[in-house]
Amino acid sequence: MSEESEGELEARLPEGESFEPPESFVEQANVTDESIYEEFAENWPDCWERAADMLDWEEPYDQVLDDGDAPFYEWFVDGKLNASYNCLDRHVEAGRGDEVAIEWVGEPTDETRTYTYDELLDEVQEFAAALRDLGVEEDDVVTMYMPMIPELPVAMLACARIGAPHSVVFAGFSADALATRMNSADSEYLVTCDGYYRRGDPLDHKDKADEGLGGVDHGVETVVVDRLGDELEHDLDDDQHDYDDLIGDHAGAEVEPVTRDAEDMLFLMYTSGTTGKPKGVKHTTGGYLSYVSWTSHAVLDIKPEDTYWCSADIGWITGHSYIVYGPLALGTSTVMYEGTPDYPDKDRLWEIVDDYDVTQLYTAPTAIRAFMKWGKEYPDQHDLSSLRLLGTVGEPINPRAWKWYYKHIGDESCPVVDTWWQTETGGMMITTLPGVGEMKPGSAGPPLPGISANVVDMNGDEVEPGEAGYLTVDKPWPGMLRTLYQNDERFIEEYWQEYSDEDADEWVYFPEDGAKIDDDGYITVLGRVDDVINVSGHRLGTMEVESAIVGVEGVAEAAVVGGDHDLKGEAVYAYVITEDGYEGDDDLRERIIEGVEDAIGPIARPEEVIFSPELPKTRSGKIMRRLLEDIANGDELGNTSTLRNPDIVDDIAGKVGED
Ligand code: 6R9
Repeated sequence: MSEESEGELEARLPEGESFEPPESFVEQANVTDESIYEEFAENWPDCWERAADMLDWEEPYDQVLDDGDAPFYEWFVDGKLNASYNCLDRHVEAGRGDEVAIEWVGEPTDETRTYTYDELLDEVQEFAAALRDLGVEEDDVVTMYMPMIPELPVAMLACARIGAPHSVVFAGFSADALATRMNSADSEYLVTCDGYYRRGDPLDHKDKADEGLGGVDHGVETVVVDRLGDELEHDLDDDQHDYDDLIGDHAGAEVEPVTRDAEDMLFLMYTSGTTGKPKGVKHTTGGYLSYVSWTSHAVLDIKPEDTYWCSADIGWITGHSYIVYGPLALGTSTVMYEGTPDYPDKDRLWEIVDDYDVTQLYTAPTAIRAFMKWGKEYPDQHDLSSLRLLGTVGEPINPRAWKWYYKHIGDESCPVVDTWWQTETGGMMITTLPGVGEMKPGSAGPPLPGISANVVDMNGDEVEPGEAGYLTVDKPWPGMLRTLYQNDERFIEEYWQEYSDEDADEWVYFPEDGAKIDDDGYITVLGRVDDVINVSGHRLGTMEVESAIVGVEGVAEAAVVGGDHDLKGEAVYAYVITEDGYEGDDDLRERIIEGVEDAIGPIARPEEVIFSPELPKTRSGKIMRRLLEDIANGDELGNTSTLRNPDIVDDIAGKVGED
């Protein structure tokens, strides 16, 4: 746990206000009965049958929850199913094959593609057959390093079909990040592409993938999707295969979905933690798919006839759960957009909502803050009346941004669900049920039915309403991570050690977020309390950024913290000590920024690099990151009396904002 005091968490609290769910929404909502909270509490854990019932099982499970080896919980024990069958075949078998599964909107305004469930199933089978031909067997990890193109969900579902877990690496991550993840997962297969568009220009992606492959310590078979056609030509090596050729070779292939155990791994997703090494979060077939289906139904109010849009990237967990698996399991039409919200103009999202009659929009507070800044004239140019529900995820939303979204996008007739969850939780955990609970801007809401979340102090005792504390979850749930890939020990250390009583076999999950709770049980999540920075809703480990910086020639030591940022929520501030013989000049600053972009990706680019002769350290030699945060934010400095070198603080503070 970090040194942040509860008083400092307090400073992040928003003001109170509430809104009733709009009548027109309630009339048609999937879940409207308030008694669901009680029903789930009384029947826990059997209440989760309701989530499992949303799927088609090849063989029924014998037991809802096995907690015999906690915290290695097992859900829907001995049940058998296939995720690709549940997302595709069953809708086709129900006669819905000609309905739209994916509406893909390219960045170029004239480029769109529509996949019906029939078409998606065909291509998934063809690619599944191709993967098998390349040697992919059940339980082999297949890595995907792809932007927002339809071949990404095709590849994910093809893997699910043949029981090969996927590991999707965000396309904006660097070559190094790709290599680290492929090595960590012993992944011998990669699906990538030649490039994609960014603000009108073709962007090379394959060069970066090739560079990453250079760092992989074993042989890899690679599939390359030709996204850019003649715009970008690439040569393929012997172990690199063209996607279209493979699909052509396997035209009309039929591949039976492999029978998977409920607890078999569906995918791995790497995420940042306190140490420098990303964590491979393991999600399973039965529990995860049940959980994302249930939350898509209960919170996003998804119905088969909807055109639902989550504007996240599939390279993050939000895209996995709420662009691909949840929406497709429910048989709806899911929109996928390749580009950015401001290209060719700042009304692009609203144009898409208008053109496709989008019914739900799920986006991030960072995007909403940008829309606010651009002004309401952009949404005002379009008819947004098709919208029925709005959602946010990824970081706390400030009440002002919430209200702007509610008013200018939702016309005060759409509920806003502020959904708190994590890569590790698989799906949403804390949010209002849109047809049931009143909304309080700035507060995510109560824990969902069946979820037992609390706000506690450092000793694990519940805090009084209104007081800041730490968020904990003291009952398991089906969508939870099962472990960190090949690292059970770190799984326990990272999530369970802090608040569990191992001797009493009482297990408490600690998400490493600060929070407070009000008299109605509504939880306001205040942000991370570990060394993780949340930049535009994306998690970055300070240690990962620090190790990238100390890898740069001329850097002796570095400390990285998150400072407040109007649009991004938080931004990266890097404090750097130079090596003897090196100047803290523009050249070194450039090389540091480049070093971070090469090691992680542009999202980790430091907002400021501050050169300093020393870093503030405690007598035991620990860097006081909290002080560096105060400095970055221009806040009054906390207690410096425990420092070994208190004088250095004013010195550093004078340098912030210099460059
Ligand atoms: C889904 C996702 C998880 C971290 C989480 C928390 C922050 C997410 C939030 C929120 C306040 C919300 N977070 N949703 N904070 N209110 N509605 O974002 O997963 O990338 O793993 O990040 O994001 O700090 O711990 P992930």
